[in-house]
Amino acid sequence: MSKQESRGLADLRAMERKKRLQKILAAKSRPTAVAADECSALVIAIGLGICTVAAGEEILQCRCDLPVAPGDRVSIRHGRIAAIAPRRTTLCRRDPANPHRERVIAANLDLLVIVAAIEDPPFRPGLVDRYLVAAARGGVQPVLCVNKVDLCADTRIADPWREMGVPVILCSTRTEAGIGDLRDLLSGSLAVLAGHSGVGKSSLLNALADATRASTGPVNEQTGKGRQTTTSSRLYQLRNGARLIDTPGIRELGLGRVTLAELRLAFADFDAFACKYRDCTHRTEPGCGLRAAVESGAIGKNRYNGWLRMASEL
Ligand SMILES: Nc1nc2c(ncn2[C@@H]2O[C@H](COP(=O)(O)OP(=O)(O)O)[C@@H](O)[C@H]2O)c(=O)[nH]1
Ligand SMILES: [Mg+2]
Ligand SMILES: [Zn+2]
Repeated sequence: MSKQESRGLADLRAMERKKRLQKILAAKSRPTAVAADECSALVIAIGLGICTVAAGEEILQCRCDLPVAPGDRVSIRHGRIAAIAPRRTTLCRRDPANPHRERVIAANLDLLVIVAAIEDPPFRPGLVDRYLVAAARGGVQPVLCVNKVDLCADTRIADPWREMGVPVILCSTRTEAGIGDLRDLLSGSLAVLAGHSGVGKSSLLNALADATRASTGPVNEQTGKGRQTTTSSRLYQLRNGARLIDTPGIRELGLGRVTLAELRLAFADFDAFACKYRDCTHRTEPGCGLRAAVESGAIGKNRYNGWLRMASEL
């Protein structure tokens, strides 16, 4: 065999090896398609290469190399997550380390509880709006939970969202105000507590768990007490049938590109004002009913500025 021929053969073999490898990698990254009823385990928490699942009354640690999230229904084979059931709904964010990648924070949610503090840390309307876009995208019903109302009696800041039909709960884990309403709202649902760090998500979870501690169960025990910083998301099962996912606080909710339709869902209180153009971005278009509403005071300046901030990402 000439030198040239043998090099050609080596190239061919290398190419075949590469193809084989690509095939294996493709098969690995593609979760097996399965029927939802095969996936009987519920993902509770995720660690590095392992995840905690509830299978009936048992809590198991499984090896896992699929992109699962708390709330996922999964099937287990030989101690490993074999498949993820199709997700009903999701809460997603852009990976801060890689803006091209989307991360699922939680799956199969009935409710997204956007937790904000009336004070300490300061109320951030922009973050609420971003969560509303994420809720619309993932098909999840949002709820706005304004905590620490013991610190400030004026709760008008929540008005725009109440007016647009988002359920608003004013609460305090100190005075227990609103905790009963929140518990009733969550009953029987899978919900996630999301919001800036320090707003009281874990305190709310504890307050809700206390109220349901009358009967005990394996998952309930993991709620724990004390104030520590939440470092990873975890699902807790409450006695009233609610399942709550506590998440670590985030500073920014990366959404990638936002569409006008998504933005309009997050600012549904603007729908009451007619503009000349149906796809008006309320920035510079003539005949903009929204800008007229801002001028007349029917829409608050802050609310409009919130729109402008997000519209800059269109
Ligand atoms: N004044 C007041 N402080 C609260 C309330 N809820 C929680 N906190 C305090 O806020 C801080 C952060 O609470 P934490 O539950 O860890 O917040 P998370 O980071 O959102 O989980 C803690 O010092 C809590 O004691 C409340 O309703 N009122
Ligand atoms: Mg926490
Ligand atoms: Zn307009």
